Amino acid sequence: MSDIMHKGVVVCATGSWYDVLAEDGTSCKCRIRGRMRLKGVRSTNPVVVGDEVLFTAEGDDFVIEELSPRRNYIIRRASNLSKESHIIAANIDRAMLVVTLSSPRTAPEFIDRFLVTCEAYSIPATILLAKIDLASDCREQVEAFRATYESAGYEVVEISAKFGTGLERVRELVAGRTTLVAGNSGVGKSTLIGALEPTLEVRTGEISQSHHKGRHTTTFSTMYPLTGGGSIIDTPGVKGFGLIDIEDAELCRFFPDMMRYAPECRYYNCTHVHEPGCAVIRAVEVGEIAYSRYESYLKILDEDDKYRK
Ligand SMILES: Nc1nc2c(ncn2[C@@H]2O[C@H](COP(=O)(O)OP(=O)(O)O)[C@@H](O)[C@H]2O)c(=O)[nH]1
Ligand SMILES: [Mg+2]
Ligand SMILES: [Zn+2]
Repeated sequence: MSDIMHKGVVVCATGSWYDVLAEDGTSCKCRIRGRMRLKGVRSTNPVVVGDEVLFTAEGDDFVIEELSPRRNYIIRRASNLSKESHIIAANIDRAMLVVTLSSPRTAPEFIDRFLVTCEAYSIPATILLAKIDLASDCREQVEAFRATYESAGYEVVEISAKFGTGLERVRELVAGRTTLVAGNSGVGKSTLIGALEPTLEVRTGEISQSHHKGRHTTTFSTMYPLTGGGSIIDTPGVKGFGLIDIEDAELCRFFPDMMRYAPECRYYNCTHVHEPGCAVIRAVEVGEIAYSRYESYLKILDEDDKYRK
């Protein structure tokens, strides 16, 4: 028995044990053997949600023996200037970024860093503008937000998990695929997943009335199977996303709105910061590229320099 290799997908990874959904639909609690290290990735967690693994039975336990190469992965921003990164999830077909304009407000730089990561791996990204039931007095702000991201090429879906607004479109997007749901803490990620799949027990930030123990929050990424096929990954709220190594001159390739103008820059290796004849800067000046997007671009350039020094 111990020699038989089973195939499965990691649906929850705590660091000490791993829930693996086997091909036959059974769920197995696995350990990893010693120190599993991935070539070329210095991460604090060797096995993550979404990983495809081979595992064996060992007595009453299961042990992960092999990890398939990852198609892609999303990393959390390092908390210090070290190169160690923490991978949130791997092998994603689509990403949905949950954003709120208030309570809490999602920072544009946070959104744009996430979108750059998705572009770098060609992961289709959709923005869910959440808690729209609270935004009836700020239509102008909502429209400005939509304009910025739709003109950059992203679909923006206004949703309210509380009232069911926009959930039909979200269901279409997640059907039959592996979808990562990301966003700041408190934007409503877990509530959304609970609204899509009412049979799931998804932990949300609602303060428990009966226990008054404070907030139940998601601490680990968890993959949930969807009734109609596909799966959805709930993630703990993160402060920011890390970027894979991107050269300064390459960064703008991951800003589709800037990329439309970059070929018209005077210099082929223009970084769109100070160069004369820069078509991107001109487009920002006349309002064809949202200033907030350009500002994020400059911040990412600036910050990644710090990591390199
Ligand atoms: N008004 C309103 N509140 C919501 C909505 N979705 C979530 N919330 C509230 O926002 C808080 C955080 O939700 P939660 O799903 O835990 O956020 P997460 O940290 O992103 O998983 C909870 O108090 C939810 O009840 C919504 O559509 N409308
Ligand atoms: Mg949550
Ligand atoms: Zn330029």
